[in-house]
Amino acid sequence: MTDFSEWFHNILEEAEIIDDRYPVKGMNVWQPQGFKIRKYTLEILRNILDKTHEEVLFPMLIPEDELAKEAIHVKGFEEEVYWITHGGLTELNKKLALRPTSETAMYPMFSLWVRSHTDLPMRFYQIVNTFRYETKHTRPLIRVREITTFKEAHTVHATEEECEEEVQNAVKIYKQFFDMLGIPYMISKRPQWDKFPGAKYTVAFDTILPDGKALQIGTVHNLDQTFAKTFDITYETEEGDHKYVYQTCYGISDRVIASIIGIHGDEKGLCLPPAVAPYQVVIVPIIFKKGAEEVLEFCRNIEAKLKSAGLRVHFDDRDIRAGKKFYEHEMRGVPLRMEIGPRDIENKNAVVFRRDKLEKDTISIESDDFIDEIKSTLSNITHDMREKAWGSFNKHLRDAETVEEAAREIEKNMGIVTFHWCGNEACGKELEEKVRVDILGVRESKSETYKMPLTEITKEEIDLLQEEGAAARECINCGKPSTCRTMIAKTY
Ligand code: PR8
Repeated sequence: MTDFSEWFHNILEEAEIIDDRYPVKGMNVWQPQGFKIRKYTLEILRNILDKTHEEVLFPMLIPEDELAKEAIHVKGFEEEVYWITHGGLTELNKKLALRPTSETAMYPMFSLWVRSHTDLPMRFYQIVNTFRYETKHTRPLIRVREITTFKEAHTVHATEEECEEEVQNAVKIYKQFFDMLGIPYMISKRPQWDKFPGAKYTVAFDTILPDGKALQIGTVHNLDQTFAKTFDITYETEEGDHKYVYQTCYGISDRVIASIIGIHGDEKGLCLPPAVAPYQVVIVPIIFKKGAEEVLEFCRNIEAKLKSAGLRVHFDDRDIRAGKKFYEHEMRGVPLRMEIGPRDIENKNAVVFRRDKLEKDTISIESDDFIDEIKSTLSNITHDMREKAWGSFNKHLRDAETVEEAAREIEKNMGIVTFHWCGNEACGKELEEKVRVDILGVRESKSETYKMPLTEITKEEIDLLQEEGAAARECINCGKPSTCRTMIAKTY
């Protein structure tokens, strides 16, 4: 695909995912096909979360004074909040914010709900729309002003250790989720200047879209006791003392759907992982004048069998050319197509076409064993799509030894470049600026930024580096000993 942006825009329209002609900038309409992909994606996430979390639903409006309570938080969002100032013709005494995220909607209630250590831990999530007045260039699903698929989890814990554990828990949850969707990712700790407003630290998942730009697709925030102190969320310990709780929150957005579409798609259009495909199998009858009814009847029978095995199947019996149907289902990303004509019926075979590999095979439909074969082909598709996506993701990762090399790599090959950095904020900001302005000649731009998420080296990684004689590495900017690796990428 030569121009990813153009491809992405066209496929959203052609495959009827999103209509971006709605007359409010950054707010789009989910069309039936897109809505189904969204529904099945959320189903996967719900299935994972429901094991440990409870789903809730909070109001969309937040009173001005609640939003303003947590100073750092409100500062971080002040330029992005939409305000409701009137009820009909009456000016409201207290302005109401459209939630940009729900900490300040939920936590005053948590303060009422949390009583005793026996109430903890508490784990909630909600899937809602949130509003952010983005000033950067908006793009459907990638940077929107109404985030329609905002899954936010909020957890409450008695101790700092449990809170840390929950961060790791959340990382595991997202790993599992993205793995099921075949979306590759890099996990890193954000630099202090790029963390969620009010958090102690932020861990983020980034993927890479086909144009080589990084996209943040999920975040996990350790909120420590910041919000607990602001909203007075305390619990009674076993000994009868009152202590502030520790909290985490973590979220994903419409960007997950953007990644499914962008990462797996190709020149022919969408290529959907079976788990989220509106139809996992489409059956196309190959009809000639003679024996048409027999073929249709046979296909209906196959359709019924696959449906009763729990698959999402569509029998496309429209009276149009088979070639036109092929084109359409390939463009819409249906993972598997069965073609059945008179000769196949005679031979007790069906042609099976895999959308991911664009390959045809023949399977026997003599006995009902074909149902298991279809199921196992679908799981092979899931596996192969994931492998392929990780393959191209890894090709976009490179190391650099100098600032110039890092900048050159980004300029030439995009992707994510990693290198050693001392961990000092002033040095990090200088480095960011060097890459962005001095070397690439990029002036302040609203649509393009260079982010530097940091990856803290774990104990195991340090040991490994020492083995490789790499522990004495220096920061590529200031030359001081480096305890961190960091990365730089052109981001959405
Ligand atoms: C929180 N509070 O809010 P976060 N369009 C699409 N996706 C977006 C946009 C946008 N304009 N802005 C952010 N995201 C926490 C955690 C409750 C849940 C994506 O965290 O501000 C981000 O990339 O980091 C991130 O993956 C997710 O929304 C959560 O946003």
